[in-house]
Amino acid sequence: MTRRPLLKLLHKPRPPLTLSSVALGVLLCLPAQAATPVRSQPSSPLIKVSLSQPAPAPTAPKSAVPNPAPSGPVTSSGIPMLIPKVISRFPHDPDAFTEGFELVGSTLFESTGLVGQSSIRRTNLQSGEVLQSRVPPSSKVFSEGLTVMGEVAYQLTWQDGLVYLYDAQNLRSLGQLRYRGEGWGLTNDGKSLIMSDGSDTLYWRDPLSFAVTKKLRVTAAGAGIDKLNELEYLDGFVYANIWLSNKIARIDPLSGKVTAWIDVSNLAREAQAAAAKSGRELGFDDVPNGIAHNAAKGTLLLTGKRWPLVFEVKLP
Ligand SMILES: [Ca+2]
Repeated sequence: MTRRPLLKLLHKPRPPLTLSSVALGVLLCLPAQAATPVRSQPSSPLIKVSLSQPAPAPTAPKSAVPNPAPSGPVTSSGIPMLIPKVISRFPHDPDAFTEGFELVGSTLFESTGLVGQSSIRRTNLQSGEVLQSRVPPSSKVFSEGLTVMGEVAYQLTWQDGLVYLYDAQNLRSLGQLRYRGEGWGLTNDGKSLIMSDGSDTLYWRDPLSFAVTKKLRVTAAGAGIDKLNELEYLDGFVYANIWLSNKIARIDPLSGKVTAWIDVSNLAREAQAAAAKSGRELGFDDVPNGIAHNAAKGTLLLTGKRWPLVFEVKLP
């Protein structure tokens, strides 16, 4: 089989992504490992320790508020600081080390990380009930960001260089594609996948080949913003959790500039209190990580790693 059918698919106006088109893309790309090399951010020793082994005695304060964001309507750099208003709270699996979070219709798709605990799951938003959960094809991988595009759910892995593809309806495996570098967050704008790798760069990728089609450095007041983690695309902006902080960046996908910060310190404190009330304590890496757009209501669903709650919020 030649690559001509794939090229044809890539160079004509693309119909909605279907299982058959993706299956073709996977089939054609697997032997070639077609994804373009990407810049890899040096791994943080902290994440290496905390994610690949049972948690050691923490070297950072055991707080879900490790790096409180400044409060107030505008930061010193002139970028607005938005405080979300909580309108609903829903239960969330306190064992879920959330790495990917997206709402499709009324179903929450979630990807959980850690080696041996990784999964892709469909859950009921209202009850928090896990409707279906599937472990990765390899038990050795660490799952990361997730997004659903058309009929296909994509799930990154942290340092395994694999993105898994699933039928979004039933989580049936559709195969895998390869990439170089780390995988952190994933979302899509309806045409391209958008990925973070822990650096200050976002990568647009082709949904059929996973090849990089665009790179964009994210900056605030001229300075690069790294540790971009879980992502969500909505209303023409990319929203990104910043790892080990209580800040979400709202990013202009044309300029890469942060146009607003969202301070979720209050949510982190409430999640920590709720966890403590149930006899659990959030660790230093149980940070905000999970942004899902509820388009029907014009709200955001926010959660964090091992948080017992999902917050539905409105932005001012
Ligand atoms: Ca998301």
